[in-house]
Amino acid sequence: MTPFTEPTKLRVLITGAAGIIGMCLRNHWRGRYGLLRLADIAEQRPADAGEEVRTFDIRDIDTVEPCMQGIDCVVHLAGVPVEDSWEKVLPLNIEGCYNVFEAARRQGVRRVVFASSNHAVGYHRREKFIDNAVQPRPDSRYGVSKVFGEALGRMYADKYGLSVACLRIGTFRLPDRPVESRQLLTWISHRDMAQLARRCVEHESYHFVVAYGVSNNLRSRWDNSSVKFLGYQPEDDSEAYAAEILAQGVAENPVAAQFHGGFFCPMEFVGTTDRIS
Ligand code: 15L
Repeated sequence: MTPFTEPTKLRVLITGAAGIIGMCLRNHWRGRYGLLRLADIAEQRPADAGEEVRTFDIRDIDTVEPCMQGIDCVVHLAGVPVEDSWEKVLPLNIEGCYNVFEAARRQGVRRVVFASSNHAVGYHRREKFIDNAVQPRPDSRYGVSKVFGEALGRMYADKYGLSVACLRIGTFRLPDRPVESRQLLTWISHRDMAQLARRCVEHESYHFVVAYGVSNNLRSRWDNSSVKFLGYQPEDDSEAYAAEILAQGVAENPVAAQFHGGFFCPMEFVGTTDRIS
């Protein structure tokens, strides 16, 4: 069995490889792994050496399972990346996520790195630093789907022995820089994203881990101290853009500004912020 610490022998699958994070990982990981299999429903550029390009639909497990054959680790990015209707979130982020974990289990894949989101804990108050042990507090249907994915990952780790990492990704952007005040807290640069995912793919051994996907931002409110063992050492800090962004004087929505999830929190909001402790 190939140790995860030997990347040149590892066979890695990225789902959602045509998305902006998928393309970032593809670019950063060129030539790194024994095989990089790239799966998406959307068209992708042709495979380079060491790559395979596959078309699949996460809503259909019969198209997902063949992508898992011979794979050591799946990086699961596919799904809707923002708040959306239940009609999209359910098949793509909930049933699709199940299809990925279940197909991985059936094919003997040993590790899944799941792209969760900060929106799984978006209604935690921003004045509090949060770590990976806080209660789920989703701020959207999208956030609920990420809580589901984390719970599913925990179950596949505990019941079926998969090694599972869930990354609560902050703000990943193209172009690669923060552009508004909340992003000074939440930004993750492309090279930091690639490093964090790589650390999760190549770590020798873990059972289940939740980490925040964030750069080394001076203003970050997310505490990754309990996952130092992963070896993630972010290189970028949004502070380099702070003066320019703050000089624009754009005030955040008053509901958004109170919570980690920012602009997702006021969407459809008819609650009472005082009651969200
Ligand atoms: C996310 O999870 C989304 O995928 C992305 O579109 C941003 O909204 C990001 O979170 C964020 O919180 O800024």
